[in-house]
Amino acid sequence: ENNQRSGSRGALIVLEGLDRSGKTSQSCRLLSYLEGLGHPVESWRFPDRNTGVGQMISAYLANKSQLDDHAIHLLFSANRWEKRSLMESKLRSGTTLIVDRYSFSGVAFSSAKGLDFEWCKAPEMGLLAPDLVLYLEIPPEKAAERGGYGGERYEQLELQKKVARSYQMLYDASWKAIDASLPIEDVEKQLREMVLDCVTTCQKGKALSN
Ligand code: T5A
Ligand code: NA
Repeated sequence: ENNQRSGSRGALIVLEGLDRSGKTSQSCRLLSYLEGLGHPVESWRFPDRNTGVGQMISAYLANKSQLDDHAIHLLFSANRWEKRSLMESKLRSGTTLIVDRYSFSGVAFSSAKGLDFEWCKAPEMGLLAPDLVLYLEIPPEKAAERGGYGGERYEQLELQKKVARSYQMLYDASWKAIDASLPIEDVEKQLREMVLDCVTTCQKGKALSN
């Protein structure tokens, strides 16, 4: 297989942003786009609510259980750790992963609630580093106007404003910000180019790192 040749691997592409910034919509569109081009690709999301840990997280987000802020932070992180080895083997076998939220959500949301920033980052160390982080940038007020907002624990305007500030502190060279208040097709068009570029670079043998 073309994608199995040595040095060729899939790309780890992460979508981040406030609640209702459009991550899930774009992740579906990118999946179809890459599939259409014949690239092996899967779409993942965190929290992954299907595991035991994920069910605890889901109950917490739905306000059906209460947990200490530190405890839920560690559960979100554990939910990524339990998927780490599968993630690595998929990438090494040539499959690109489009991931809806990752470590950055963990740090941005928990630190917005008041936990220490460095403490929040610690349990994420050693997880695979994304090749590309696509930040869907939207004013919190605008996101709040979108469908379904307000159902889960963190969907409150004041908290989302703090989350936006925390995200700003996480930016690095692997990030690209996109104006997510544009129409859905316009956002998709911009993302397509960035994603294709990244997939190509990884195929050429860019190393996978922690
Ligand atoms: N969390 C998560 C942590 O605290 N720590 C962690 O470690 C992790 C991983 C659940 C919560 O958990 C927190 C963050 C979250 O608060 P989730 O299940 O991913 O995380 O929930 P959300 O990210 O909030 O997912 P949403 O479904 O709410 O938002 P999306 O995926 O960003 O948005 P999407 O695509 O579903 O779109 C929302 C609506 O807007 C419309 C869509 O049609 C939809 O109705 N829309 C647009 N409208 C106009 N223009 C556009 N460009 C649009 N794009 C989408
Ligand atoms: Na949500």
